[in-house]
Amino acid sequence: MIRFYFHPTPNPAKIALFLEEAGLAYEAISVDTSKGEQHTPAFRAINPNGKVPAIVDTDGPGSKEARVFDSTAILIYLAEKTGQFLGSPTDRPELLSWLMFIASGLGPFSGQAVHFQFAAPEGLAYAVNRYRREAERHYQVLNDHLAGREFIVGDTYTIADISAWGWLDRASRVLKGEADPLAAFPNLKRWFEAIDARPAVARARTVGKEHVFKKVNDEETKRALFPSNYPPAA
Ligand SMILES: N[C@@H](CCC(=O)N[C@@H](CS)C(=O)NCC(=O)O)C(=O)O
Repeated sequence: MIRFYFHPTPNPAKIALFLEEAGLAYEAISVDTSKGEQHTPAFRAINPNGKVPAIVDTDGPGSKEARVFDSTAILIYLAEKTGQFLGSPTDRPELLSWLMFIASGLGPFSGQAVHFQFAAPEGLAYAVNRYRREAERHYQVLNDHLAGREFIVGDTYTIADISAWGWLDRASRVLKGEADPLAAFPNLKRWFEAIDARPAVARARTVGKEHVFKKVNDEETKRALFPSNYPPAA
């Protein structure tokens, strides 16, 4: 059994998609990051970085319980555990390269673009421009790579596609105000629409829907999500 700690945001969405694709038994456990539940000692014991997603595999290596945190680590761990969505061994250099491109580039720049357009105070035009342009540059790299290709790595659907889907699904927030945010990236748009049409995506979107997460962006939310914006507590 996998315990899957989540919030309805892009990085946990990747894991929801993997779990649904692989048909693994799992229990979804909500972590309301707007209420600060990611900072509790119990959750920090699972992810010392205080972010979702994280998993606990009750049947980890050596039949012992194992924690895994950070979406890319979880995708690699679960793909190796199940032998699914890893692609062919000859494509492993490509798989690792694209996974890290998504983990260290596409994801963080998209996240900062969203932050500076939706969460930051007014007057940060430099940051908005910087992060939108960097997100677009990563879109362009993927768009060029996907010319004539169905999947990001090799000829099959892999965890690289699952990982990239999580953030591309938020393109309308990353490129705020664009009616068709992927229109300038036709290969990426075609790829996204094909992945997004998979039945497992529809199931992944329903994970945890019964849970009501906090939506109000008040002082508690800001301190929970961006604690390093505040001086350390005395
Ligand atoms: N590198 C991490 C990033 C995780 C991350 O930023 N998670 C966000 C949700 S998408 C989160 O937990 N935000 C709440 C917080 O930062 O306190 C990963 O890929 O899992």
